[in-house]
Amino acid sequence: MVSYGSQGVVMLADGDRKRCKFRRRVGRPFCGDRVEVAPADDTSLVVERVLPRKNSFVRTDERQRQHIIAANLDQVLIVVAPRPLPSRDLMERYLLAVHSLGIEPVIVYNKTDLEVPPGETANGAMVLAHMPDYESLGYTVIHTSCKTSPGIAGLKSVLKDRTSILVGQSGVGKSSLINQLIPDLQIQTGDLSDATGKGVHTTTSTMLYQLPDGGSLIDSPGVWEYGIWKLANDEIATGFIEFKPWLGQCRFNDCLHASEPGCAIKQAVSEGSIQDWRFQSYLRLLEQNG
Ligand SMILES: Nc1nc2c(ncn2[C@@H]2O[C@H](COP(=O)(O)OP(=O)(O)OP(=O)(O)O)[C@@H](O)[C@H]2O)c(=O)[nH]1
Ligand SMILES: [Mg+2]
Ligand SMILES: [Zn+2]
Repeated sequence: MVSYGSQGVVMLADGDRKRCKFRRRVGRPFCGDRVEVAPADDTSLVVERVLPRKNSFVRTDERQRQHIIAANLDQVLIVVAPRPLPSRDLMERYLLAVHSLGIEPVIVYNKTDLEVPPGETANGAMVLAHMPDYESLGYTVIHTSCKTSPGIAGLKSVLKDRTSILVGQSGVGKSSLINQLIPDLQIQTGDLSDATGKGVHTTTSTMLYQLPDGGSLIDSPGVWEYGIWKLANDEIATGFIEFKPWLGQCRFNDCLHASEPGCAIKQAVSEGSIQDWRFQSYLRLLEQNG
């Protein structure tokens, strides 16, 4: 199911894609939704029912309204690249959002063919030329390039037989990766603008593609920011994969690892088992959660 406002495209059991309309009474389906359809007229169908969702990946806007990006996901692939410069803040919000759905984040580091001058930064510490080593923290990181080696071979096994979505900043190469994975497809991709180094926002709707080796992959429009919904404060620590061994070890059950005495997380930070920049990110997200 792919939707554009009041209508969309449904993929039928035989793989055929058909236009379909939505009914207000039924509610709007989103990409990845499973739906029941009936004929509306000679050329189009109408959605009669949206089946219950296993999960949905959402973002919130400035007014704290939630918007579903896609539904029924097995994993979220967060794509970063040396260009546009990665944002640590964006990455951490994404990681927290994915963890809180109880599904796996996979980090895809694309455009590994590009040379990056060492020590380059922009907009202060939050934007980094070199991604922190998320692999050593315990995350799955896959290195790809759509131009030369190592290519996209590493992606194929994680995508097989699963429903995945590519998310990330505009211009990191999400649509290009899908073009590499599905040879007959030619999704339009956009050059980075010279002025900002950001992508010219090319992908405007969220779209699901069938992969030739099995599984489906959703392309989504790039973002500059990602707003996370309000979480319970004790959920924030679950967004940090390497905190796990220490959770539940603090003196107080309801420890938020901020100023409480006997905190196992802070102990781990002082011993160097948890990196300080990750702990600072945690405190920032906790504070932003209000
Ligand atoms: N050097 C290099 N360039 C790449 C690579 N992958 C993509 N690009 C280029 O990066 C630009 C943006 O690629 P897109 O695939 O449109 O990026 P996107 O993430 O889909 O962007 P939005 O749709 O705006 O979110 C294009 O000019 C691509 O040719 C890569 O691995 N290496
Ligand atoms: Mg795109
Ligand atoms: Zn604690």
